[in-house]
Amino acid sequence: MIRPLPLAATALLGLAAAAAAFETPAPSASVYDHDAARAYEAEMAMQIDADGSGTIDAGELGAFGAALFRSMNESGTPSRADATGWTGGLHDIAVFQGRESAHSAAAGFVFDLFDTDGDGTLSLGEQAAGTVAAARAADRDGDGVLSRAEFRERHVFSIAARAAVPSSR
Ligand SMILES: [Ca+2]
Ligand SMILES: [Ca+2]
Repeated sequence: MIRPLPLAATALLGLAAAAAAFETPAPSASVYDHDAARAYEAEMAMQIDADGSGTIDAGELGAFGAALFRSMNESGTPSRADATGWTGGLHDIAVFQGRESAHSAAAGFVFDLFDTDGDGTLSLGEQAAGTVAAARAADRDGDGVLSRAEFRERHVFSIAARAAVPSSR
């Protein structure tokens, strides 16, 4: 089971960290390679773990997801076109590697997973439900939180990032 939302203060910290993660500059062109993608993935896990506890809870995931979807559309409820046209995350590295279509497809895959009613828009309710479902799917040991390793290896955000820019590991 994923814990219910933690204290509001924790959620706010998560939000700040999530915003920071999306403001993290993409690696410079000289390091636009697989290692840069891997580093970005690790950085993402570290940023989401806002309180540095080594685990990622539901509040941190929810805050990160909300920031991610807001980065697709300021309304916070992006359309599928907003997702497939998203220029955040590993977009610049994907473009550098000639993998822009893979980046677009990966974002579309995440969108479709969350858009459970298939109407082409991610409602806040779908985001909340999808956040819980994605966390449960990634929680290998079932302790209710994600270790950074569980997030990197099993969470759909990380899987999508790897699909967009395969890691060399
Ligand atoms: Ca929907
Ligand atoms: Ca776990």
